[in-house]
Amino acid sequence: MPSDNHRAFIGIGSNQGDPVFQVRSAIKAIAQAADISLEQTSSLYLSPPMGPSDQPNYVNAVAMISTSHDSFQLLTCLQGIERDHGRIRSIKRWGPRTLDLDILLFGTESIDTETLRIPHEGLTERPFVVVPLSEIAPDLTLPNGECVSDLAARMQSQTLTRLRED
Ligand code: ROI
Repeated sequence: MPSDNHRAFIGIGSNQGDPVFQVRSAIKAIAQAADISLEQTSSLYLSPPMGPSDQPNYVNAVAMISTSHDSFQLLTCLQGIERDHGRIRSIKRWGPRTLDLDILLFGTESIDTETLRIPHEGLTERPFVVVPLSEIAPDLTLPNGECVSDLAARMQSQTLTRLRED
């Protein structure tokens, strides 16, 4: 691995079609993408929708990767994977989605543009992000200085159901 690689965390979510299949397939696509090395993936979690409640539950997971891409190249790559999984960007905010791939953290970078915001907004408020993140990187220090496992322990993780692997 070249030394200029960046460590990044990707949030994965789906609540349309067959969400477990979508999330597993997205993990495979990330693992096979050029210039990305998949380091770790969390369990899959079933979580109630945040936002409008008239939509199915989500399946969520988090992946840790290392990549020689910069953050915008990584975004383009992830958007390609979303498209390959039938994602059509809806104008409806917080509506259902076949596959959502979010860059949660990219090294220690802070980016605030129209197309990309890192750390991902809401990162520290979303149990479906914090709990899987804490599963694969418990010692990670979040941008607010808090250890992710401390935050996960404080969150209402009882709303998340960890899915058994089979
Ligand atoms: N709710 C859950 N539980 N999981 C998600 O991945 C998710 N993604 C979203 C919104 C619509 C905010 N709600 C979510 O984009």
